[in-house]
Amino acid sequence: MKSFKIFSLVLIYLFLGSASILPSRATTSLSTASRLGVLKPASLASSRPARKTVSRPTYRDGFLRNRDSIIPPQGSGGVCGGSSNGCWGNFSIETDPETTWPNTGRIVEYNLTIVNTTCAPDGIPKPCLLFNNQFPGPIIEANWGDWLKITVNNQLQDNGTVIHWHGIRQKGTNDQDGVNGLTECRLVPGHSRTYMWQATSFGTSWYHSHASTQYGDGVVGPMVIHGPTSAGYDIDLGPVAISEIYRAGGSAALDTIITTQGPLKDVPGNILFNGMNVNPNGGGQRLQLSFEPGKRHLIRFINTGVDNFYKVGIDSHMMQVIAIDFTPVEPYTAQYVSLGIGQRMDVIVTANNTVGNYWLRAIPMSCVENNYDGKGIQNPIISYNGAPASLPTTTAAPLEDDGCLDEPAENTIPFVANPVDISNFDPRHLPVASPFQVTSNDEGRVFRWSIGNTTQNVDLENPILQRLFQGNSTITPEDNIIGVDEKDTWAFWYLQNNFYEPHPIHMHGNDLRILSTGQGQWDEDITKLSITNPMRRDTFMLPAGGYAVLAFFTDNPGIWLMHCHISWHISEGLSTSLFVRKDDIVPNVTIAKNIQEGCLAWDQFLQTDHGKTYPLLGSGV
Ligand SMILES: [Cu+2]
Repeated sequence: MKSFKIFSLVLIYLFLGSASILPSRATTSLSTASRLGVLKPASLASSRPARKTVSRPTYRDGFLRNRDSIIPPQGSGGVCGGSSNGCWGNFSIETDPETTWPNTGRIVEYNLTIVNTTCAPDGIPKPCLLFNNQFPGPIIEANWGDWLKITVNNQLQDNGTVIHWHGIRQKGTNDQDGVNGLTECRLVPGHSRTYMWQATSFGTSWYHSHASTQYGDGVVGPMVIHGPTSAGYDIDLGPVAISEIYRAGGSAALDTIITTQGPLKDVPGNILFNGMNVNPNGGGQRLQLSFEPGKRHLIRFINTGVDNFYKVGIDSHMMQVIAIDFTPVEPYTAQYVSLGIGQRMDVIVTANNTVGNYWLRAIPMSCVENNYDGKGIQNPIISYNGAPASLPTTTAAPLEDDGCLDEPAENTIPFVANPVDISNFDPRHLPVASPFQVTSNDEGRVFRWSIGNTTQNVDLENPILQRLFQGNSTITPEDNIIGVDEKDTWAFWYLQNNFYEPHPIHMHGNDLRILSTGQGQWDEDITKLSITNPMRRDTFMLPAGGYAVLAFFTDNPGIWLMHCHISWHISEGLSTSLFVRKDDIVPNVTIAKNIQEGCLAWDQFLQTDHGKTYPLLGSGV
């Protein structure tokens, strides 16, 4: 049977590879050849008609013939931020990046090689899987409107991989989203793949393996897309990626324990900041950031972890929040900011205190198991230039444990207002169940989660995009698909969490609007929905035993994963796939040739002794 399958895949590939029968493409999308080769120089700003519910300026006249015109001069954050549009040509913080972005004509290239190695992030060695032997991986950095061309070389000894670019909308490039089982097959050991996509949003994010729990062993890196900001700053200190370290056996082994024995087996060995920290027994190194007295410092916090939720703050300093995920917000001040897995917080901190040293803290909230409370000295140091080389003696500001909630809605106001039209409000109910035990053929008795009453278990050999492009309409219950067919309209649903733990829910390809969220059951009172300018972001906290009413605009055809970002939960099935405008995908999205080649290679890999040695456990994503 297997050899027959390979044979038919080869035929299908040859069939699809014939140019004459390739699906026609809209003129606005890049052809596969140009995506993987040379891009045309600067062209018209991308634009879509204004939504009927909101009048907005159009930016059709936003020519950027000279690509350099939006590259900010070195250290010019303060000039580019605030109300100044100087660095961004006809684009600014007033521009809505969901509809309008520059086409710089610039391609920024990166080469990432994933290796098995040993690392000692806090002085204690452990097995790691790393990008370019760095932890975290290199910063991927580009300007708003640039194209990224990133080649991934899989030098892992035993494991396939797939790399996802968190928060990137992938408009017209759904096949570059990096989700095995949905958009592509895993990349076989020894093989390479080039991803190419445009940075239509700007701000801070990260990239990571989406192959099971692999990123928990180090396959993560920060990403900065430079763009305008809602307040000025002087010095960009770059990303601070916060993650946990699990020592015994790595993430896959821990996942197996949790899957078979249940939750609450996941107490981390330490918390890391940009892949480093001291450990309680001595050894390791602290992250240190320098403050220039009197200057405004931009810090980009990212939770790149697998399980924990933090309140992040700096002793004796207030922070000005300017962006949440990829959404610029009206600046507001806070002592601590909430940071669930996958979430980002861009903050500006003015060095206006006494020259000295201060602790930067990430304090885990009670929704997670943690021996580390963040209140001691196992933390990074903020050191003013001119301060003595000594440990801070500062203490943590008081903090209330809110059980892992997002920032208060009244604080988080998107800078560009984006009303939601609820005239067709008919939300789909998606219950998120408590974990339950089932007996599986290959794993025995295991814990599973469900969303929309179904546990997702992706088909690694037949990703949904490939099926679509092959004209294969087979969808199984385990694909856990939600179809959304109507074009350029609002889609609504509400999640009801029936468990006592919150979930950080991440949506691919779209920013979710949070129309309402809270404890208990949603009261179904639509007059209380936030619709004039609701918070929008790609990752939000679904409260423990609570609900969230959500919307997104159907302007991005594709197969988009929505999932809990706690590694064990998604591995145990807490995910669903939104099939947005299925019939518009083939005309509007190219499928890169290398993805089809990738599925052939993956299928062949599974036939080898090597491939058979590592059976898939869990959902695959
Ligand atoms: Cu979860």
